[in-house]
Amino acid sequence: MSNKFITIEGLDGAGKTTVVYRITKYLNKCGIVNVVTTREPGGTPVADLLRVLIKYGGPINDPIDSISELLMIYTARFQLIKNVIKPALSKGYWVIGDRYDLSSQAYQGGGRGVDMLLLHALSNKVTSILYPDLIFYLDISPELSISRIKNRIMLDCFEQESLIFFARVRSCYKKLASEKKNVIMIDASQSLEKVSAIIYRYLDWWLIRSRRKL
Ligand code: Z5A
Repeated sequence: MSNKFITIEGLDGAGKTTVVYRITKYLNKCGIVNVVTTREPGGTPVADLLRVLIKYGGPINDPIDSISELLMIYTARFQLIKNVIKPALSKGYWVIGDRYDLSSQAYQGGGRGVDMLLLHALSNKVTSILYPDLIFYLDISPELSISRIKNRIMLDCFEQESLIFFARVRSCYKKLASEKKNVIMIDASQSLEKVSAIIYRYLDWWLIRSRRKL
Protein backbone atom coordinates (compact mmCIF):
# COMPACT_ATOMS: atom_id res chain seq x y z
CA MET A 1 0.00 0.00 0.00
CA SER A 2 1.29 3.49 -0.80
CA ASN A 3 -0.77 5.32 1.82
CA LYS A 4 1.10 6.59 4.86
CA PHE A 5 0.78 7.46 8.52
CA ILE A 6 2.32 10.87 9.29
CA THR A 7 2.37 12.44 12.76
CA ILE A 8 3.11 15.92 14.03
CA GLU A 9 4.73 16.49 17.41
CA GLY A 10 5.79 19.44 19.52
CA LEU A 11 5.06 21.63 22.52
CA ASP A 12 1.71 23.38 22.92
CA GLY A 13 1.46 26.22 20.43
CA ALA A 14 4.17 24.75 18.17
CA GLY A 15 1.70 24.88 15.27
CA LYS A 16 0.70 21.19 15.07
CA THR A 17 -3.01 21.73 14.41
CA THR A 18 -2.25 24.33 11.75
CA VAL A 19 0.33 22.05 10.12
CA VAL A 20 -2.04 19.03 10.10
CA TYR A 21 -4.56 21.19 8.22
CA ARG A 22 -1.95 22.47 5.77
CA ILE A 23 -0.49 19.01 5.08
CA THR A 24 -4.00 17.69 4.37
CA LYS A 25 -4.63 20.52 1.89
CA TYR A 26 -1.22 19.98 0.31
CA LEU A 27 -1.79 16.24 -0.12
CA ASN A 28 -5.21 17.00 -1.64
CA LYS A 29 -3.47 19.32 -4.12
CA CYS A 30 -1.07 16.47 -4.97
CA GLY A 31 -4.09 14.27 -5.81
CA ILE A 32 -4.19 12.43 -2.47
CA VAL A 33 -7.78 13.01 -1.38
CA ASN A 34 -8.43 10.14 1.03
CA VAL A 35 -6.98 11.65 4.18
CA VAL A 36 -8.10 11.10 7.78
CA THR A 37 -6.85 13.40 10.53
CA THR A 38 -6.64 12.55 14.24
CA ARG A 39 -5.89 14.54 17.39
CA GLU A 40 -4.59 12.91 20.58
CA PRO A 41 -5.71 12.30 23.17
CA GLY A 42 -9.13 11.62 21.67
CA GLY A 43 -10.73 10.58 18.43
CA THR A 44 -13.13 7.82 19.50
CA PRO A 45 -16.07 8.07 21.95
CA VAL A 46 -14.02 6.39 24.72
CA ALA A 47 -10.87 8.37 23.92
CA ASP A 48 -12.83 11.64 23.92
CA LEU A 49 -14.17 10.89 27.41
CA LEU A 50 -10.61 10.23 28.58
CA ARG A 51 -9.39 13.43 26.87
CA VAL A 52 -11.47 15.52 29.25
CA LEU A 53 -9.98 13.79 32.32
CA ILE A 54 -6.44 13.91 30.93
CA LYS A 55 -6.64 17.61 30.08
CA TYR A 56 -8.67 18.93 33.01
CA GLY A 57 -7.92 16.41 35.80
CA GLY A 58 -10.22 14.70 38.27
CA PRO A 59 -12.26 16.25 41.11
CA ILE A 60 -10.38 17.94 43.98
CA ASN A 61 -10.89 14.91 46.25
CA ASP A 62 -9.68 12.46 43.59
CA PRO A 63 -6.72 14.04 41.75
CA ILE A 64 -5.27 12.02 38.88
CA ASP A 65 -1.97 10.29 39.62
CA SER A 66 0.72 10.48 36.90
CA ILE A 67 0.58 6.69 36.36
CA SER A 68 -3.21 6.87 35.97
CA GLU A 69 -2.71 9.72 33.48
CA LEU A 70 -0.24 7.59 31.52
CA LEU A 71 -2.60 4.60 31.48
CA MET A 72 -5.52 6.77 30.32
CA ILE A 73 -3.40 8.24 27.51
CA TYR A 74 -2.45 4.77 26.31
CA THR A 75 -6.03 3.49 26.66
CA ALA A 76 -7.16 6.38 24.46
CA ARG A 77 -4.35 5.64 21.96
CA PHE A 78 -5.13 1.92 21.73
CA GLN A 79 -8.81 2.75 21.09
CA LEU A 80 -7.80 5.23 18.38
CA ILE A 81 -5.41 2.82 16.69
CA LYS A 82 -7.82 -0.10 16.74
CA ASN A 83 -11.02 1.72 15.82
CA VAL A 84 -9.85 4.60 13.61
CA ILE A 85 -6.24 4.58 12.40
CA LYS A 86 -5.83 0.92 11.45
CA PRO A 87 -9.22 0.67 9.68
CA ALA A 88 -8.45 3.89 7.75
CA LEU A 89 -5.00 2.67 6.71
CA SER A 90 -6.37 -0.68 5.63
CA LYS A 91 -8.92 1.09 3.41
CA GLY A 92 -6.06 2.95 1.73
CA TYR A 93 -6.56 6.30 3.50
CA TRP A 94 -3.63 8.46 4.57
CA VAL A 95 -3.68 9.32 8.27
CA ILE A 96 -2.25 12.57 9.65
CA GLY A 97 -1.99 12.54 13.43
CA ASP A 98 -1.85 15.59 15.69
CA ARG A 99 0.39 13.93 18.35
CA TYR A 100 1.17 10.22 18.80
CA ASP A 101 3.57 8.16 20.87
CA LEU A 102 6.47 10.64 21.09
CA SER A 103 4.11 12.95 23.04
CA SER A 104 3.84 10.41 25.85
CA GLN A 105 7.56 9.88 25.97
CA ALA A 106 8.17 13.65 26.06
CA TYR A 107 5.33 14.75 28.41
CA GLN A 108 4.91 11.74 30.70
CA GLY A 109 8.53 10.54 30.51
CA GLY A 110 10.42 13.84 30.24
CA GLY A 111 7.90 16.19 31.84
CA ARG A 112 6.28 14.11 34.58
CA GLY A 113 9.17 11.68 35.10
CA VAL A 114 6.94 8.59 35.26
CA ASP A 115 8.27 5.06 35.72
CA MET A 116 10.31 4.47 32.53
CA LEU A 117 9.87 0.69 32.60
CA LEU A 118 6.11 1.05 32.43
CA LEU A 119 6.31 3.83 29.82
CA HIS A 120 8.66 1.83 27.61
CA ALA A 121 6.50 -1.29 27.88
CA LEU A 122 3.42 0.66 26.73
CA SER A 123 5.32 2.56 24.07
CA ASN A 124 6.95 -0.60 22.66
CA LYS A 125 3.54 -2.25 22.43
CA VAL A 126 2.03 0.71 20.56
CA THR A 127 4.94 1.22 18.20
CA SER A 128 5.16 -2.50 17.44
CA ILE A 129 1.52 -2.28 16.29
CA LEU A 130 2.03 0.95 14.36
CA TYR A 131 5.03 3.26 13.92
CA PRO A 132 4.63 6.42 11.80
CA ASP A 133 6.13 6.51 8.31
CA LEU A 134 7.09 10.11 8.97
CA ILE A 135 7.13 12.32 12.09
CA PHE A 136 7.48 16.11 11.92
CA TYR A 137 8.71 17.46 15.24
CA LEU A 138 8.03 21.21 15.43
CA ASP A 139 10.64 22.59 17.80
CA ILE A 140 9.97 25.78 19.79
CA SER A 141 11.27 27.08 23.11
CA PRO A 142 9.12 26.84 26.25
CA GLU A 143 8.98 30.67 26.32
CA LEU A 144 7.56 30.81 22.78
CA SER A 145 5.13 28.00 23.60
CA ILE A 146 3.76 29.92 26.58
CA SER A 147 3.55 33.17 24.64
CA ARG A 148 1.50 31.49 21.88
CA ILE A 149 -1.02 29.96 24.29
CA LYS A 150 -1.21 32.61 27.00
CA ASN A 151 -4.33 34.33 25.66
CA ARG A 152 -6.50 31.19 25.81
CA ILE A 153 -9.63 31.64 27.93
CA MET A 154 -9.26 28.30 29.71
CA LEU A 155 -5.89 26.65 30.28
CA ASP A 156 -5.71 22.85 30.76
CA CYS A 157 -3.49 21.02 33.31
CA PHE A 158 -0.54 20.93 30.93
CA GLU A 159 -0.85 24.56 29.85
CA GLN A 160 -0.67 25.60 33.52
CA GLU A 161 2.67 23.83 34.01
CA SER A 162 5.93 25.73 34.65
CA LEU A 163 8.65 26.75 32.21
CA ILE A 164 10.85 24.06 33.78
CA PHE A 165 8.26 21.39 32.93
CA PHE A 166 8.16 22.53 29.28
CA ALA A 167 11.96 22.70 29.18
CA ARG A 168 12.12 19.03 30.27
CA VAL A 169 9.50 18.08 27.66
CA ARG A 170 11.42 19.91 24.93
CA SER A 171 14.76 18.41 25.84
CA CYS A 172 13.21 14.92 25.79
CA TYR A 173 11.64 15.65 22.38
CA LYS A 174 15.02 16.77 20.99
CA LYS A 175 16.71 13.63 22.29
CA LEU A 176 13.98 11.44 20.77
CA ALA A 177 14.20 13.34 17.47
CA SER A 178 17.90 12.49 17.25
CA GLU A 179 17.47 8.82 18.25
CA LYS A 180 14.21 7.62 16.69
CA LYS A 181 13.70 6.78 13.06
CA ASN A 182 11.66 8.83 10.58
CA VAL A 183 11.76 12.04 12.67
CA ILE A 184 12.28 15.38 10.93
CA MET A 185 12.95 18.29 13.30
CA ILE A 186 11.84 21.73 12.13
CA ASP A 187 12.57 25.08 13.74
CA ALA A 188 8.96 26.19 14.34
CA SER A 189 9.92 29.61 15.69
CA GLN A 190 10.02 30.70 12.04
CA SER A 191 6.92 32.12 10.36
CA LEU A 192 4.12 29.70 9.52
CA GLU A 193 4.83 30.32 5.85
CA LYS A 194 8.46 29.25 6.27
CA VAL A 195 7.55 26.20 8.38
CA SER A 196 4.95 25.13 5.80
CA ALA A 197 7.37 25.66 2.90
CA ILE A 198 9.96 23.39 4.60
CA ILE A 199 7.31 20.72 5.19
CA TYR A 200 6.02 20.87 1.59
CA ARG A 201 9.57 20.63 0.21
CA TYR A 202 10.28 17.66 2.41
CA LEU A 203 6.96 16.00 1.50
CA ASP A 204 7.67 16.44 -2.23
CA TRP A 205 11.08 14.79 -1.89
CA TRP A 206 9.71 12.05 0.37
CA LEU A 207 6.68 11.30 -1.85
CA ILE A 208 8.90 10.95 -4.94
CA ARG A 209 11.30 8.71 -3.01
CA SER A 210 8.55 6.48 -1.60
CA ARG A 211 6.88 6.12 -5.03
CA ARG A 212 10.22 5.02 -6.54
CA LYS A 213 10.52 2.33 -3.87
CA LEU A 214 7.11 0.79 -4.72
N1 Z5A B 1 -0.55 14.95 26.04
C1 Z5A B 1 0.33 14.25 26.83
O1 Z5A B 1 0.72 14.73 27.90
N2 Z5A B 1 0.76 13.02 26.43
C2 Z5A B 1 0.34 12.46 25.27
O2 Z5A B 1 0.76 11.34 24.94
C3 Z5A B 1 -0.57 13.21 24.45
C4 Z5A B 1 -1.00 14.44 24.87
C5 Z5A B 1 -1.05 12.61 23.15
C6 Z5A B 1 -3.38 17.91 24.48
O3 Z5A B 1 -3.72 19.21 24.35
C7 Z5A B 1 -2.53 17.84 25.73
O4 Z5A B 1 -2.34 16.47 26.07
C8 Z5A B 1 -1.15 18.40 25.47
C9 Z5A B 1 -0.16 17.36 25.93
C10 Z5A B 1 -1.00 16.27 26.49
N3 Z5A B 1 -0.86 19.51 26.24
N4 Z5A B 1 -1.47 20.50 26.40
N5 Z5A B 1 -2.01 21.45 26.57
P1 Z5A B 1 -4.41 19.84 23.06
O5 Z5A B 1 -4.76 18.78 22.09
O6 Z5A B 1 -5.52 20.71 23.54
O7 Z5A B 1 -3.32 20.85 22.60
P2 Z5A B 1 -1.92 20.71 21.97
O8 Z5A B 1 -1.76 19.37 21.37
O9 Z5A B 1 -0.90 21.10 22.94
O10 Z5A B 1 -1.98 21.72 20.79
P3 Z5A B 1 -2.22 23.29 20.82
O11 Z5A B 1 -1.97 23.92 22.14
O12 Z5A B 1 -3.54 23.52 20.24
O13 Z5A B 1 -1.07 23.81 19.90
P4 Z5A B 1 -0.68 23.47 18.40
O14 Z5A B 1 -1.73 22.63 17.76
O15 Z5A B 1 0.70 23.00 18.34
O16 Z5A B 1 -0.67 24.90 17.71
P5 Z5A B 1 -1.77 25.62 16.78
O17 Z5A B 1 -3.15 25.51 17.40
O18 Z5A B 1 -1.60 25.22 15.38
O19 Z5A B 1 -1.23 27.10 16.95
C11 Z5A B 1 -1.33 27.79 18.17
C12 Z5A B 1 -1.27 29.31 17.91
O20 Z5A B 1 0.05 29.65 17.48
C13 Z5A B 1 -2.23 29.76 16.80
O21 Z5A B 1 -2.67 31.05 17.11
C14 Z5A B 1 -1.31 29.79 15.57
O22 Z5A B 1 -1.75 30.67 14.58
C15 Z5A B 1 0.00 30.25 16.19
N6 Z5A B 1 1.16 29.73 15.45
C16 Z5A B 1 1.42 28.43 15.14
N7 Z5A B 1 2.58 28.32 14.46
C17 Z5A B 1 3.05 29.59 14.34
C18 Z5A B 1 4.21 30.15 13.73
N8 Z5A B 1 5.13 29.38 13.11
N9 Z5A B 1 4.38 31.48 13.81
C19 Z5A B 1 3.48 32.27 14.44
N10 Z5A B 1 2.35 31.81 15.04
C20 Z5A B 1 2.15 30.49 14.98
